[in-house]
Amino acid sequence: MLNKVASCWSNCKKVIGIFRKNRIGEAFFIIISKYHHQQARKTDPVLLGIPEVTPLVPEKTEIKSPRLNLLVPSLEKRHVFGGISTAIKVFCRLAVRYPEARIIVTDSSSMDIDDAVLMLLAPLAKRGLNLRRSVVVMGDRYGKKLPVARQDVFLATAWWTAYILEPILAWQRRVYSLVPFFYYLIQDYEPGFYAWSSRYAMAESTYRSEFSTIAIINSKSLSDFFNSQGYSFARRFCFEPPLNETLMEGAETAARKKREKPYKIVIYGRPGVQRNCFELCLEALRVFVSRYEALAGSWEFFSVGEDHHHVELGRNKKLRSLGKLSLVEYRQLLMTASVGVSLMVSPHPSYPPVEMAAYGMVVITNRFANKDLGRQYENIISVDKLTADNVAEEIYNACQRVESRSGNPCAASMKKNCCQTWENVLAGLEQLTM
Ligand code: TRH
Repeated sequence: MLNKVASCWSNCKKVIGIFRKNRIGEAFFIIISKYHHQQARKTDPVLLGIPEVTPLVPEKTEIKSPRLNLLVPSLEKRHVFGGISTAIKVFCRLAVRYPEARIIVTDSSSMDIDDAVLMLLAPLAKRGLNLRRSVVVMGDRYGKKLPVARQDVFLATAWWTAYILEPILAWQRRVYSLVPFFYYLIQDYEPGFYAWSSRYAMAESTYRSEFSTIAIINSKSLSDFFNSQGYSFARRFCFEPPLNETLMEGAETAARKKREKPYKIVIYGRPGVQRNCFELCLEALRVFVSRYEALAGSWEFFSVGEDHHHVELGRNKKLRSLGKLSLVEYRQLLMTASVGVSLMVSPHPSYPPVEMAAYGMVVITNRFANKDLGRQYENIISVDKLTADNVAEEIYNACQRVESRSGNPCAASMKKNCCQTWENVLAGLEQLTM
């Protein structure tokens, strides 16, 4: 029966349009839509495929001077977190030695560029009219070609940007008779974003390119992890990421500012980003609230990073979702919060635990392989065995620390590399070439 309905799908659309105006019609519509979608997934080559590796088709072009090309999935506000903003910084720094610079947006088809990105691109603008800049949006690339010259050098970021670059480099080698190399900004061990699968294998292959790779690795712990896994690159540059400029501005004040009751717990809550363990955070908060009801009574719970429904934690406590905040709003929140929970199943430390620690909060994160932020920051607790129970216990300990200091923050937080400037951290990058 359902099969028949699905096959008549397009003819039924008008009828369904009438049905949708009442609740029964709406329910019917949803059921049929879901079924239709499931069927389509089984057979549709597009849905079965891996759209982010759709090839970029190069075409010959002549430009007179060398051009640096950044390959980045998106520049849209909702996508710009730590990873993309770091990519822009690295790009601007590397671009110092190139008279031309181009950004190739590989996934998004929108030209809606985040204001923060435009600010990050300011160093390129300052260099004036001599530097020619352009942005090409290739998200919807059907029928489009990417002009590629002999003088084009590429900086890949997310794994699939490196993956789609490889055939372009092979084309450049053939058409221009040269030996290409590429820069690869590695900000995580990206196969780990997936189960053992096609994407896992394809992501992993990009660390073993047939072309010389200049790896620019975000953080020492990630670089050490790559070593431990036996990867080697033609050249390697590793940097320890400091706070971004907006957060740096408030850090010193925040690390001295007494917090008022009700004290706040902030979780880095991104249900859509599995490595941030949203479910585990919720479990831990529920355990904490039920086990330490009296203490939890004087605390408030906030989730930031991605919009989701508010979540009941039990005992009349609620986790309020604030969504993705602007950096200024995020800074305001951290200034008034005392405890942070920011988990990341990956060898990269991620930015939020360090940001929260720099703001004088007691932070709970996790260890992973060689990563252990607890060894570097007195106010970061790095849970070894990541269970809801262990995280709940550490939340309890953290809350007690805050209460025993009557809301005063941790003084020991403003040390280490997070206080460097990006300028210093990336110094020398422009000398890096083959
Ligand atoms: O881009 P990210 O999601 O993370 C990526 C990858 O996770 C990768 O594994 C990591 O190695 C790499 O970046 C550096 O960003 P991340 O590390 O989670 O940092 C989030 C940044 O976003 C942080 O600097 C603060 C900012 N932020 C906001 O602007 N608004 C918000 O509401 C929140 C919570 C954070």
